[in-house]
Amino acid sequence: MKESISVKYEYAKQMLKTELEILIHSFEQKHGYMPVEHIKSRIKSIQSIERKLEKKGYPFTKENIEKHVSDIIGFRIVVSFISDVYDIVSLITHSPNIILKERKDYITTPKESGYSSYHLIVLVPIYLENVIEYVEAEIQVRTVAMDFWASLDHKIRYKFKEGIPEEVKKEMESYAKDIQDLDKKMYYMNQIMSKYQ
Ligand code: 0O2
Repeated sequence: MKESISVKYEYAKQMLKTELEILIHSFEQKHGYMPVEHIKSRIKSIQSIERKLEKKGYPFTKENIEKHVSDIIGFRIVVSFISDVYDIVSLITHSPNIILKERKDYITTPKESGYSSYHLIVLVPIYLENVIEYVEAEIQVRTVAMDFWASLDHKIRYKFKEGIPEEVKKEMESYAKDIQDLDKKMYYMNQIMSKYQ
């Protein structure tokens, strides 16, 4: 099953990567400003797909993968300022080559953990033997500060698989607030800077 899954997703990931690069490049040309710090992409491992299906209570079958795992293809776009998140989201959602399926704004409404990021679930059309197939992908867009928090949180989740101690949870919640404040300050500074250009 691994082979048949990966070819389709590798192809769609490549298509999406190219489309995102073109969109971001044309944004830079138009505005004379590059909002993106870096982009990462990955194909979810078979073990992670299996774990996700198990967590959701579904058996590991091809049908369940297609139906219940929307982030086999994952992109993370890390930007400088909070305003850049919304510019990038608008750029992607207006592309005629990417179909928006769902959006989750965890910036306006962060998750209980404090996690903050903008998620888009999109469909990427791929052409296989004269047939168009739509492959799902998740695009996470966040600031450098949000990314810093999320990467520490990820390490914590890995270390405390059996449950995160209350003390750690509380600290992380308060750091998430610090991150929000920092992003606001950075945005303010960016606005001050733009007065001098
Ligand atoms: P990984 O290893 O990063 O890929 P879903 O589980 O995706 O079907 P759900 O729960 O609605 O449905 O998805 P959500 O929460 O919108 O997005 C899931 C992804 O967001 C996660 O993927 C993480 O990448 C990220 N995420 C969500 N909540 C948190 C959090 O509290 N901390 C951190 N660090 N990341 C978070 P995976 O597959 O869980 O993990």
